[in-house]
Amino acid sequence: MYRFIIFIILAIHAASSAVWSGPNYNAGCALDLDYLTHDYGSEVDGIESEITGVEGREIVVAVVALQAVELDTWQVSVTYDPECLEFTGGYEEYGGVPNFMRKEYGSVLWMPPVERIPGEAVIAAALIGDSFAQSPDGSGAIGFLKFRIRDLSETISLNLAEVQFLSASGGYDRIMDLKHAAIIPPDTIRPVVKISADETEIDAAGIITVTFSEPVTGFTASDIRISNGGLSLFSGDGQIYQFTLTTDKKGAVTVDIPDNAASDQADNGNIRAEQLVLECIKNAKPVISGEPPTKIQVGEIYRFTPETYDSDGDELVFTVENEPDWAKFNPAEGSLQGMPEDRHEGVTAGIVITATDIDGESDTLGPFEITVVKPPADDNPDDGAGQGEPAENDDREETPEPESAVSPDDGATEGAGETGEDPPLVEEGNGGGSCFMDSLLF
Ligand SMILES: [Ca+2]
Ligand SMILES: [Ca+2]
Ligand SMILES: [Ca+2]
Repeated sequence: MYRFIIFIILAIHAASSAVWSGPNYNAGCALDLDYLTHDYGSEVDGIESEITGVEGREIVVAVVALQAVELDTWQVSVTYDPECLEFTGGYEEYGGVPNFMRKEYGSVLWMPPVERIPGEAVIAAALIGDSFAQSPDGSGAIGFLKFRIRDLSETISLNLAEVQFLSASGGYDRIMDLKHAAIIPPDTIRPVVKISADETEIDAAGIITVTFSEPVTGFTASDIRISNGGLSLFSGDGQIYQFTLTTDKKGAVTVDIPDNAASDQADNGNIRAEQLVLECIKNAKPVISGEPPTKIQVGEIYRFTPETYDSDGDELVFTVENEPDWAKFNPAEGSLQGMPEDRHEGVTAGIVITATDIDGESDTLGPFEITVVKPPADDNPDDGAGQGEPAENDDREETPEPESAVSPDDGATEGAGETGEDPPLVEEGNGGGSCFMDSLLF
């Protein structure tokens, strides 16, 4: 008690300069905004100097002596904005956290904490008696202050001031190593996210970076929406993520991240990202296919259009090599059409049709050949007889009736030779052409 009175006198009259220095010149004092973690043995462990507050709620602040030596008597002022914090009380012990002053089982004289002036709470205590053995060394909570948060529109500072320690041996120190505290408003700002790529053009694959304005959790590959492509090798955490974007085909590729794909520490979901649009320049080769008829009869119409496919949807242009004189080639669709005359009889070989896309990639059909043959003998009995093309008489037995009707007597030699040229053509005078086409196509 004696020492305590002396200390208060010292604190009031000699606070501005140390009268004499004591063993606590290296000691410190801290405010801990979360007394639930109170492992103060190693100075900083367990001290939360900053915490997110909630308007209207109470907060308990532990006053912690750090590296004290023979601590006997102390006084601490805590200043704050009284518009924002309402002082509601002080405690020697709180929530089961023991008071450092009782560490050596000494009796403590506890000064009821007071708000001396609005915005400054004063707290002090002293050991009763002067036993060196009861004066604690080390770190621990020496008192607790409770406030109600009135206004948390901005960060509230809690500052230590006039921290003075008196040792059991009477050494006085004004403590300079002070760890102040701040109550910060809850985070109501939603994370903003940006999707970026090194280049606006992309071939088969490229690296995409996703950057949030603050660390987030819950962001996964499945949150990323991609059109005309996919993704692999997703990685990252906190604020920055990366993945490999793989493209499907030529054209626009878009990447989106929707609202609330990830959330910040305060559980605010992100605002959806501005869409990233890249141009895929990967070109797929066109494909040309089809089975052009290889035989046509004089006087019939030849018509062939290839089938084409370009997975990019490119418009194709066509060229032809070695087209027959009697056929016309359409460069827009790659088709060959025409009607051979007698003079065209024979073979046109080495016909190649090429389809080319806008990027110059091409595919070819062929080479193939078209043989122009004479019309059936029964239509021209006078000129067909002598020629005969026995090489193709492989179907003569199929059409015995028309043959016998025309020349029942000599069918075995000449007649058979005529008709054998191309039996399907002979079957019907009118529909022979289409029948012929069908037989070649199927
Ligand atoms: Ca703590
Ligand atoms: Ca936020
Ligand atoms: Ca293409």
